[in-house]
Amino acid sequence: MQCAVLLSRNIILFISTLKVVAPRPSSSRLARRFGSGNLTFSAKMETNLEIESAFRGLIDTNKIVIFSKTTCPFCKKVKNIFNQLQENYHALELDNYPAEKTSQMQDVLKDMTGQRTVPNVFINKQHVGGCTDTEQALADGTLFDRLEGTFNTYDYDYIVIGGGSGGLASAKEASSYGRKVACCDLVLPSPQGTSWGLGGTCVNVGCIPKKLMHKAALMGEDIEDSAYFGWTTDNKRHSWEEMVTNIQDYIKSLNFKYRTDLKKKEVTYYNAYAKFVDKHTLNLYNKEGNFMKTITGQNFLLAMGCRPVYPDFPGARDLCISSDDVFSLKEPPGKTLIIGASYIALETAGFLVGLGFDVTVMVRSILLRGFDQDIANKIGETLEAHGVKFVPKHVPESVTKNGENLLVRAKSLSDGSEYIDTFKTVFLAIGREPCTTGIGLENLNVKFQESSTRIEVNEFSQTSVRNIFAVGDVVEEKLQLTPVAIQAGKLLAKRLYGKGKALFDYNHVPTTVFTPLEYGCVGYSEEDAMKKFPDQIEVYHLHFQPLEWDLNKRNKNKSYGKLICLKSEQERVVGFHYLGPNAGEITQGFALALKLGAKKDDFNNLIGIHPTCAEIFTTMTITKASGKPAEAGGC
Ligand code: NA7
Repeated sequence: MQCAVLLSRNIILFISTLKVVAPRPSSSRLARRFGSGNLTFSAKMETNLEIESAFRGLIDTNKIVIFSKTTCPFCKKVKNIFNQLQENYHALELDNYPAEKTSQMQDVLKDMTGQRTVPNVFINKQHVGGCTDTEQALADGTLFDRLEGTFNTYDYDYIVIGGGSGGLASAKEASSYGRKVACCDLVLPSPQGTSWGLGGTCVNVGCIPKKLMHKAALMGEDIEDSAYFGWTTDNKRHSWEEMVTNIQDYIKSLNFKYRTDLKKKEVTYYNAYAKFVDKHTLNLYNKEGNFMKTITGQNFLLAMGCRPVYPDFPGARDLCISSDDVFSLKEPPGKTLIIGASYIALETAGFLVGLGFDVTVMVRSILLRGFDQDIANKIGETLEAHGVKFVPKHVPESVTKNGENLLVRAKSLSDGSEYIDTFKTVFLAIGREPCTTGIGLENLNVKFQESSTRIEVNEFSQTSVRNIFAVGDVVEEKLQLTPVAIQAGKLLAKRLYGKGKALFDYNHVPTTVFTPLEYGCVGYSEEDAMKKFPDQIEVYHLHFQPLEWDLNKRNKNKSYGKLICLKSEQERVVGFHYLGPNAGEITQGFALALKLGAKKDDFNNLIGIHPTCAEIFTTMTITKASGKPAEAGGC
């Protein structure tokens, strides 16, 4: 019978459960070493010294020696590990000898290794330990180094490159298992010279400032709406400078917290740029590019994240800004052109227009590629209703200085005509690229995903180099999300050092786009579900008006919910889409329902909380196929 055993060595070993890979110690050999043919000790072999010398002989002449007992389940476990690795071992079964000799041999082992119990494992003349130690060495990879005879002690057990969400989470987790951990992080300034502290994209130039600016924009709406609720608010004015100062102060407090967290968790922090010298050695450089020091490590985690892509049209790098810069702009951006139409572009358009700026979005093809297109178009309509102007099917050709402003020339992809306008700010959001070049990976044979600079990893987050792992945006193409990186980083550290076995579950990762009308989703988009399950999809949907927007008719009837159900599985819900207020909070809860395999009936049987937006998912009866208008009734 064949069975496949997947080991963290990045190979699948097919082993036969019937085949005995390991040689049994030959009794004549034992007799030679330990006494007569009936395995009793001769008087000559009775001193501890003689036994130790015989043991040393075994250890010196066999790559793997297991001092074992035939009845010990942990010894069996250890042998099984080597069987699966197809490594021959020499097992000395201590209980094949009279009890007092067994005990004496264990005393000798205790003197030699500090460990009296079996299994007692030696590889390449070095003591490994018992079953737990051998399993741990298998998990953290040192077993392979021992087998290859390259085992060494390094400055650190685990070195994380990149102090973003994934890297920090993994470093702290590894350290919590008593491992010696270091984290290297150095932010290279953007072309506009913006730089930041520890914490990575999410904290400094991503989720955190984005959500706060989104909130600032929503507050503007609330102030407008407040009149309908009896408030008088005179002099509605917004100070960009005040908002940026407060947000940046908050971010600095987070940077400080991350540094003190690392200290508390005893992770050594190097504010340094790391470059591999070999697969166990890094050279560290300071921000001026000067060599600082060399450090060595057993395992490495690549968690360097991504940075914005700069196209090569004239003016792109020197005159345009990106998400690296917008959250710390000292001056208000003024009239802004946003190039790109994915979520960074639309979220930025959303909060800038909400803060009162004149915003134009230049779109090459479609909005929110990869997201449900029905919803993407609804987001476009709502942004337009908020005042965002769209320039569809255009690509930029140049940005030049025009006095205090920037002159943008672009080309229509429909008829080739030229578009010209002036802006105070041009914001690029045309994608992000992994920071995987310039750190010496090319010399180590770390494999990249096909025609990309993203790192290829297996399901254990392991790269093509056994002791080098990668998580987060350097790996993910579609799921560049902080919680994904955190979870992957933590699970990896748990597998390496904490006896964890769990792998990252890519199913049902929820996300939210914080355009003024927020969009939360989990599972399949309608078009992907149709492709994956042809003729098996039923779509339930509903437009609705949140109560809090009813008095002033804000975003009139633009809120929307959609459940994508699989007919062949009793309408299991495989896609959840929500467009409306508090999308993140609502989607988070329903994501659990999808993860647990909820069916449409489960949603129907759930009692709604009234009056809320989320309750629409408990009362959806209109299918898209019916063609009936999907409007919510009253209570
Ligand atoms: P995305 O999601 O990679 O989207 C890039 C957007 O920019 C998309 O709308 C593209 O249009 C557009 N694009 C790409 N190249 C160009 C050029 N040369 N000119 C004009 N427009 C262009 O990037 P984001 O910046 O939003 O980053 C979000 C990332 O974070 C993303 O990778 C997520 O996974 C996480 P297209 O649809 O390709 O025609």
